[in-house]
Amino acid sequence: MAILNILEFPDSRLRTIAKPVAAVDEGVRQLVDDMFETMYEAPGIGLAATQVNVHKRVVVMDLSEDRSEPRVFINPELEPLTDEMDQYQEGCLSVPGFYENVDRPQRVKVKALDREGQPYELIAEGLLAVCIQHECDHLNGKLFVDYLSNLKRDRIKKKLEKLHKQNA
Ligand code: QAP
Ligand code: CO
Repeated sequence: MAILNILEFPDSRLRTIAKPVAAVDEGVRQLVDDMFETMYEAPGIGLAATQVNVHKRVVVMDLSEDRSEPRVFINPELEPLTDEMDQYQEGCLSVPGFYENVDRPQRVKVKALDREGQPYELIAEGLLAVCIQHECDHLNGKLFVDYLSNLKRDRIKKKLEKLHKQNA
């Protein structure tokens, strides 16, 4: 197991479109396990492979208080089930320290493969629906700050760039 480096906005590598996983093999399972270790250590509730600079369609998530509900989504596909939108104050390990309201469809159908490569489907609502949509956006090179005004996004970008310079 290993803790992976998390890319931070505005790193252009976060804009990469991830490629589908052709076969869920030992290498993919190793990536999944390293992503869980990285997410739990951060700590966070969701992590997409894009954020650790691996451009494969892999997402890990655990919405429980006690890290008892690890979820794996390989090659996830989303289908909104309603036009109704819900607002949630989102954050992101790639945009540390910033939280803003984002509107997303309230219910989505998710199709994915699990850690064994078995296909499954679920209907997501609430925080699960928010999180899977946020993480699938990462696989398509999109960040929650893209839903904000240019002014808000630019302010966040400048603040993070300043921090990155200080840390360099
Ligand atoms: C995505 O986000 C998400 O700013 C997962 O300083 C967030 O795990 C989905 C984190 C909200 C749905 C709702 C953020 C940790 C973790 C920070 C995360 C920070 C430290 C974010
Ligand atoms: Co994120």
